[in-house]
Amino acid sequence: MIAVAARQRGVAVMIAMLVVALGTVIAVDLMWNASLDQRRTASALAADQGLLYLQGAEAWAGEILRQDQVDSIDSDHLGESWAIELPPMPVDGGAISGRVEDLQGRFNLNNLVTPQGEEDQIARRQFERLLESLELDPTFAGVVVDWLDPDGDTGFPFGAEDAAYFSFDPPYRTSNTAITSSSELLAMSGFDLESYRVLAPYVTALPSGTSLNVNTAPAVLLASLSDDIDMARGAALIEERGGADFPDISTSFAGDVEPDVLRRIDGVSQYFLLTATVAIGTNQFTMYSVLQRDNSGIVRAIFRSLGVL
Ligand SMILES: [Ca+2]
Ligand SMILES: [Ca+2]
Repeated sequence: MIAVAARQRGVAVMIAMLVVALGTVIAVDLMWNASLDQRRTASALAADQGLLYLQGAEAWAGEILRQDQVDSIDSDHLGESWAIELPPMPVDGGAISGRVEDLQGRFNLNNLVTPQGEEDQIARRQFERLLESLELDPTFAGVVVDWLDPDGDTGFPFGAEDAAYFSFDPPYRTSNTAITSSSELLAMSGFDLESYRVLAPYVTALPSGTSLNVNTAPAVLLASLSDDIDMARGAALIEERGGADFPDISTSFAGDVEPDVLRRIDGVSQYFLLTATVAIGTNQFTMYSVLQRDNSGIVRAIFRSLGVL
């Protein structure tokens, strides 16, 4: 009898231990799920809050650009208020920072093809010079032209139409239309990430037909305008404009560039890039907005991207 009672007590203790262990497992699981839920909720709230701040930054940039139009309609240069970078400013729960860049101080890849769908030879030569200055392969210009132009005829000798992309894994086709982001270069034949990183700061994807703003363009873009402008002459031109603009663009450039090219440069801009970053707690969000300012000063976002441009 004594042995049976002891055995039963042993079983009861085992069951009690099992119940406690199960209870602990369930409790830990519940706590884990609850803390995950809490984290997810906090992240979702931070994302919502961050997006609102980023929208605020966009409205802020729009207002500065609108005011700039009122103050100086005939010139856009790097000494103006829109070009001043906004350092991280404290906001509720974090900080926000932002900067506005002139996209017309870059080479517009869509200019390589005219609105009629023909290769633009002046733009192509300009792009080739830019690639050369950056020590990239200038024959890549032909690949971009084929990517953009509406036809399927491979440019000779350096083009690439569908046939070049069918052999890729996975295979795809040329877009045969204007691009909306310069990152599309990465899909083009013979172009890699390393080359993209070198080229990206100097190119953009705007509607075809934009002029280059020589008041904001870096020396390498000025050098792309003519064989007569080397990097030294480009640097001298930047020195001439100083912290402001060229008082008379024709006077400064007429000796260096062809009349056809002179018609494509300007001192004002319509398209700008806002890069705004907000950090809320441990979450960080970056938004890129391409802003278009029309002749009446109205600014609207024509392209927005979160995280990557
Ligand atoms: Ca201005
Ligand atoms: Ca094509």
